[in-house]
Amino acid sequence: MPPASTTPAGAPATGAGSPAPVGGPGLPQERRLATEIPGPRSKEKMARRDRFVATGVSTTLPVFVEAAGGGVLVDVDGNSLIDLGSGIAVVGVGNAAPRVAERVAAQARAFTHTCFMVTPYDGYVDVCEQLSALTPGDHDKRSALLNSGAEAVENAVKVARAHTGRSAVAVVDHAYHGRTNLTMAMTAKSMPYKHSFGPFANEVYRAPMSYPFREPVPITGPAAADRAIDVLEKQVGAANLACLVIEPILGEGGFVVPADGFLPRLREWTAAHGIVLVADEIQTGFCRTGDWFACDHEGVVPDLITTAKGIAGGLPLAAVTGRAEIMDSVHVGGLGGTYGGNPVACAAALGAIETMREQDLPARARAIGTLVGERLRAIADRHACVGDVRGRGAMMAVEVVDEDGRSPHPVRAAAVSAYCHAHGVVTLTCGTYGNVLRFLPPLVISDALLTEAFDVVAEAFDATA
Ligand code: PLZ
Repeated sequence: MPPASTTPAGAPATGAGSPAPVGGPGLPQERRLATEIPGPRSKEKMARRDRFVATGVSTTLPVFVEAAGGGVLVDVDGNSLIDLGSGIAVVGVGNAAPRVAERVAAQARAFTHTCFMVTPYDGYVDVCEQLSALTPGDHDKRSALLNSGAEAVENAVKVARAHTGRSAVAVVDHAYHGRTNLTMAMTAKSMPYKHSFGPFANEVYRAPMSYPFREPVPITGPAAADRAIDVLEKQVGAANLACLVIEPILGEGGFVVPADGFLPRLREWTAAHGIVLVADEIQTGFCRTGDWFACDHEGVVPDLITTAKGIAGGLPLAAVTGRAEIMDSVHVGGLGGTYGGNPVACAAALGAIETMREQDLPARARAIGTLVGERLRAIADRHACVGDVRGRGAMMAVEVVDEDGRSPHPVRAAAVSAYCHAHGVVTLTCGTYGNVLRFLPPLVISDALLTEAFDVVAEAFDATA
């Protein structure tokens, strides 16, 4: 008779006996290829994944990670990959960042959950206090904590509707706001985010974005804003709009940086009509673009701001922060959720924010932007398929195009990305046309690793020419 076991048949013999892997900045900061990518152990694990994980959940790079830190991810085959993705702009402070890991461990030993709506605790209030101090504007603010970016966006809309008594929500072309029903409606791109999942929430209206590279004729930021305003005034009516929700730099939509003056003009117009301006800084926030928030760049002060991703060094946490009189127009009990502002996630956020301050990560993001921008422009000089180099700080991208200098070329972008993966550099793509290569390194990555990573990116363009 086989020995009694709680391990189901076929489960791999990991765990017991083998020492727990240690990540964080102490990991050797190197690119090291021990096997082909993905290696044999990752391939085995992918086969197991396919037996148990839903097909709808995709994988960009099928290597199973064992430890990560600084600028590297180490996989189960002993490969060390340079991370230019940060888990989609999350681990700006680095993976397993010491202050995050220490605070998480201490909090997990103290208590893991009470539900803030049942019995409160300091960590939640501390995070809200930090959000008041760090987000744009020095007015009186309040925050509500949630679990995911999409949930933060949903709550911002709830607050804006409660405050204004209006129902319409304005968003822009190429926007990405999440995968829940309301945020799918707000997201522009059908495949893969919305396809086959309708019907979607109503009262969501889309205005044209400022997308300098794709304007048929050059247009200034304020003029592009007036174009958007005209659509909203004629097709919805300012008096019906509860809010305008916009990413100050588009994330999933292609790292589109609107022309100067676009956001300030929208700020003016929304203020004049009592429309709540919601900045979705879920991807751009927390030092990524070289300021604490991307709105800071042009001094735009939104009424509400949604944050997530970078806020907590990898733990799930999100927030809506905004003017006290707007936030507090919601009735008691109207906002919440079982896990929103979980104490372990709040501890992680406090550790992450401490790291950002101590290491001046906004300045580091600006330095990364200078280095990466130079490397990308050098590639663009040699390869006509790079139609545009854009971004800000540690949120940079290239748009890959055809010989005509304009038509999107997603196949080439995918080939460049695949080359990088095979050579130990984690890269991501994005964009409505799938033709944008985006670079989101952890802000704590060294210049040496960044330089090596962009040597590989440059080779990838040569090799796929
Ligand atoms: N708003 C601006 O970037 C998340 C999505 C990845 P959640 N972006 C990554 C994917 O394919 O699901 C995002 C964002 C902006 C909202 C969200 C949604 O944040 O935490 O994924 O819900």
